[in-house]
Amino acid sequence: MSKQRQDGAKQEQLDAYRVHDEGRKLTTNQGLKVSEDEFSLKAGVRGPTIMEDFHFREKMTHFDHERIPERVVHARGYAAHGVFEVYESMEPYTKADFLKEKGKKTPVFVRFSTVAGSKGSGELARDVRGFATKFYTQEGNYDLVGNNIPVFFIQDAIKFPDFIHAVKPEPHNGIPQAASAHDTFWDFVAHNQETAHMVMWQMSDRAIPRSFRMMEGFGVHTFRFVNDKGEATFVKFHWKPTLGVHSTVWDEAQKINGKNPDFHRQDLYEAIENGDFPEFELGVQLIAEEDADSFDYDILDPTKLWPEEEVPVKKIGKMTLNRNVDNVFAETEQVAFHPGHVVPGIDFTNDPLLQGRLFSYTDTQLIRLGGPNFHELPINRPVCPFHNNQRDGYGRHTINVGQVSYHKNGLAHNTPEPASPEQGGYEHYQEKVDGRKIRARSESFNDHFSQAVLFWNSMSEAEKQHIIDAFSFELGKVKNEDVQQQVVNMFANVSLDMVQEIAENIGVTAPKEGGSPITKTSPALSQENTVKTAATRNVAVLLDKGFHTKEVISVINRLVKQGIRPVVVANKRGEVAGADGQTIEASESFLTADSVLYDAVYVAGSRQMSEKFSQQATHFIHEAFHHFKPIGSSNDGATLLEDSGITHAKGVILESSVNDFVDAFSEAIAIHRFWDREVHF
Ligand code: HDD
Repeated sequence: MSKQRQDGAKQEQLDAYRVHDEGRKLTTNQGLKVSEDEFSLKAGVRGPTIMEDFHFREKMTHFDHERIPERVVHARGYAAHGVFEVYESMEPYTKADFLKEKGKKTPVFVRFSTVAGSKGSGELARDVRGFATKFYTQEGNYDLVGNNIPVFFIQDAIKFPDFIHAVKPEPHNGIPQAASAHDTFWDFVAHNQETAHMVMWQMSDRAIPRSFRMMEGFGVHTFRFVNDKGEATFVKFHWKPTLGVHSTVWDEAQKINGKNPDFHRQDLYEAIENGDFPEFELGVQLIAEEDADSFDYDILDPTKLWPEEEVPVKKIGKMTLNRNVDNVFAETEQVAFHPGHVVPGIDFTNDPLLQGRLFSYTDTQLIRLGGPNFHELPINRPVCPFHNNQRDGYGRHTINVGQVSYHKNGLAHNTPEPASPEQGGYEHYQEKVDGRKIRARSESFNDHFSQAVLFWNSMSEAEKQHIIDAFSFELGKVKNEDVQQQVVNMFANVSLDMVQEIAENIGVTAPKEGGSPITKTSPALSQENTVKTAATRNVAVLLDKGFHTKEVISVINRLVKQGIRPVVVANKRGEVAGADGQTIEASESFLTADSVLYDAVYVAGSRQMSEKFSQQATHFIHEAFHHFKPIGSSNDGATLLEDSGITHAKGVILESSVNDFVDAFSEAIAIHRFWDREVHF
C-alpha cells in the first residue's frame, strides 16, 4: 500500500522557510536570548508589571495579533501537498506546459473545505465541499478552484453575497452554524429557482462525503484550452478519486459531528501518514468551438453539467497527495487560491459566475492576508521566478535591487515577454465580443429544471429516498410555512412523487400537478456506479477477554493484507488477553470509539463475553446496522449478531472459516453500504 513520497521543486523551495525549533534556546524575535519565560518583570515580587518588560510586551502583542479573518466562505478547510503526473499529452488542445508531456510531474497543493460553516465547525455538515488545487507549474501557478458538485446555485456572481447571506447563520440570532436547514436558505431557494439543480445535489449523498479521498472534484465552469496555433476548445475539469465516490448517511453524519468534528481532516491526515496516498485522476470534457451551440443547454450556464455519456471524460493525468502540511496556519490558512491564476493555454469563458469570481478572490485575500504581498508567502510563491514593477506594501519580503520600478524603461531593460510559444507570454484568447451594456440574463439560461430532473432520474431507489429524507429534514427545520410550501411547489417541477412524500413528511399541502416528461438518465451521476474497493477502510474489531487468539489474529492479519485498517476496541484500552493467554493491544475503548467512526464492525467477542462487553458491543452493532454497514463475525461473536436479530440481513457476514469470512467481509466492505435493509430516518 505504502508508496514512496516524491518531493519536487515546491518542497525544495519550502525547505528554505521551514524552521526546526526543537532543542533551540528561546530568544526574543530580535534574537536576544531570554533567561526567563514564566515571570513578567515586576516592581517587587508582589508588585505591578512594568512597562520596561519588552519581552512580555513582545510575547503578548504577538499573541494578541495571532488571528486573521477566516475565509468568508470555505473557512473550514484542510490541505495536503502532492504531485500531478500527466498520462497523455494535451498538446493538440492546450499549450499549457504542465499538460504537454506524458510523465511530466508538477507539485500541487490541495485544500478541501466545507462552505457555510466557520473555521471550527463540524466537518460532516450537509454542504458542498471545496476542492481547490494549486499547480506550481514552470509557467506560474495554475489554480483549479473547484467543488465536489459540478454545478452551482446561481448563474451570476452578483448574487453570491445574497446566496451566502442566506445560507450563513441568520443575523438576528446567529443560528444555525454550518447548516442550510433554516428559513433564509430555503426562502432564497424558492425565490431563485436557478438553484433547483444544485439543491438536488445538495440534498443527495454527495453533500455528506465519507472522506475527502472519496469525493469527485469539478472545475464547474466551462473554461477554454488554447493551443499553440491559437485554437480554442471548451473544457470542463473533473477529479475522479481512485477509491470511488462514497458517502455517510445523515443520521451518522450528525453523530460524527459530535463524536469527531475533525473526522474528515483526521481521515486525510492519517491516510497520508500511513502511506495510503489519496489519488485523483484529472479528467477533461472537451467541446469544439463549432459545436458549442448544439446542446439543449447553454454550455456557459454554471447550473448545467455536460452528461458524461454525451461528452466523455478523458482522463489525462493523476494527482497523488503524499505529504501533510507541517504547519496548518502557515500553509492551509495562508494559501490563496484564485480562479484567475492561469497559465498560457488555459483561458476563461463568459460564464457570468466565473467572470465575477475573477474579481472576488484577490479582493478577499487583500483583507484576509492583510495586504498585497500575499503572493510572497511561502505556500503561495510560484516555483518559477517572478519579476515586475510592483513594490512595497505591508509585509514586503522581496528586496528589489536597483533604481527602476516602472515600465517602460531604458535603464533596466525588463520587458514583457511576447506571446509566442517560445517566449511564453500570456495572451488572452481573442474572442470577438460585441454587445450593448445590459443588466440581464441570457434567455438560454432560463431552463432551471431539466437537469434537476436528469439528476433525479439517474438516482438509485436508495439515493432517491435519501434525497426525500434530506428535504424532509431540512424543510422540517424551516419555521415559516409559506417557505416550506413554496419549496415543495417549486420541486414539483422535478418529481411529483418526490414532493408528495416530502409534503406529507413536513405537513404541508401536497402538490397535485407537476412532474416532468423528461425520462433521460445519466448513470455516471449515481454513486451506485462508482469504484468499489475495501482499501483503506477502517474496521472496528470488538474484542473481549478470552477471545479466540489464533482466529482473531489471523482475521486481523488478512484484513491488513487487503489494505484494510482494523482498529481494536475493547472494554478498556491496553492489553486484552485471549483464551490462550496471548494478548492483543486495544487502541480504543468503548468510551473513545464509536460505531459511527468506522466503515464496518468485526465482532470478535469471546467465548464468555462479559455483560459490559455484550451491552456496549450490541449498541455498536445496532448503530452500524442502522447505518447499513457491513458487520461480521467468524465464530465467538456470532451470538451477539443472533441476539440482535440481524443475521438474515445483507452485509451481515457469518462464516466459521477464517478464509471465507475475510473474503466475504472484505467484499462487503467494498460494497460500502447495504441500502436494502429498509431502515429510514
Ligand atoms: Fe468561491 C473561496 C470554489 C463561486 C468567492 N471558492 C472558495 C474556495 C473554493 C471555492 C474551493 C476555497 C478556496 C480555499 O480553499 O482557500 N467558489 C467555488 C466554486 C464556485 C464558487 C467552485 C462556483 C462555481 N466563489 C464563487 C463566487 C464568488 C466566490 C460566485 C464570488 C463572486 N470563494 C469566493 C471568495 C473565497 C472563495 C469569497 C473565500 C476565500 C477565498 O475566496 O479565498 O472570494
